[in-house]
Amino acid sequence: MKQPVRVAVTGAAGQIGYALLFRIAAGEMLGKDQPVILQLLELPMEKAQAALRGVMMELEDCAFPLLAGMVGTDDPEVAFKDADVALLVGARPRGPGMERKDLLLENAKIFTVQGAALNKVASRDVKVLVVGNPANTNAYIAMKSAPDLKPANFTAMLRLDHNRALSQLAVKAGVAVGDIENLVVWGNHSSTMYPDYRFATVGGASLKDRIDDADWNANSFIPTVAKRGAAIIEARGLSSAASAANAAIGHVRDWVLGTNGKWVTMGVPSDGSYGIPEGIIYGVPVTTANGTYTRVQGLPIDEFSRARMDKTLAELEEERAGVAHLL
Ligand code: NAX
Repeated sequence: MKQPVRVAVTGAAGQIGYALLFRIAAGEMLGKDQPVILQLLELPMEKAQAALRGVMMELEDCAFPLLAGMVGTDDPEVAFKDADVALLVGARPRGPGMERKDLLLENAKIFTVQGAALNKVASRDVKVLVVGNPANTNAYIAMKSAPDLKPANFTAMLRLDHNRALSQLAVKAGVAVGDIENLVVWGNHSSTMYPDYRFATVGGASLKDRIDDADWNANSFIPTVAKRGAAIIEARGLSSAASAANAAIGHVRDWVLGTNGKWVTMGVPSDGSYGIPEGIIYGVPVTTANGTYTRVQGLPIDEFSRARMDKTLAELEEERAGVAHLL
């Protein structure tokens, strides 16, 4: 039997946590032969801790053979101790009358503390995925708060946008979702992100040739992907949870186990390519192997794409400026 991998999950008693933990414990994230120890963080309030105890009781009741241990805590330094993977899901939701600026600052407080805790106690190779919104900027804050860890350890989740875009394309082109490759979602996990199928292929042939429809791209595809989260809230009365958990599992699985040359979208600290200033956490196409990701470089950026990529960058730069005084 392999040595257990320590997986920390914050916001573990929330909706996404509930859709995530059972799948991790079943081996869907790290492999069916990989034991895991779940290290679960929730707010100190009794309601949150009681909910966490309930989730842990249910995890126990599943008797998952791969679940080698569990810790429930309100202390980030306990949750992140020796963590190999950290899924930062818990975040402060936008309250009534709360400005975007206030939301950023409230989350900055959480992610500076969690970044510092990761810096202090996590494995030096910890793979951090930030799901809690604003995900890219929260990942940036955590990264900046963890100077002893490599910036490449910090990523933000664009995978849900990527998967949403894949499904829209599959329907439009009348092809199987699993046959589409080389899709990209550039930028921020927000309504400014830019799903770009110019390089996408189906069975090796260009998807763009099949869907050569600039009007559909600009006025249907991009807005549908951008507003999908809002559409789900309107329909369900709650935000995306199972699809978000699924995306988180896909992101980490691919990061750890590799994509065999397939492109996936990850929010990663920029290396300066594609005109994205260094350090900004921006969605880009990557391939992964041996636990590391490599950017797909050298893609041509046309005028339409440049404008979209700059717009989502401007939003990220504004978010970064809003928290700069804290870092
Ligand atoms: P919930 O409100 O159901 O759960 C969040 C949980 O986090 C709560 O149980 C809360 O007590 C806990 N929490 C809050 N602050 C914490 C802290 N400092 N430490 C530990 N736990 C903390 O939200 P849920 O639907 O699970 O969504 C979680 C986050 O994911 C939200 O920020 C949401 O906006 C974000 N999302 C991000 C997505 C993405 O693609 N990146 C998509 C889905 C989702 O909207």
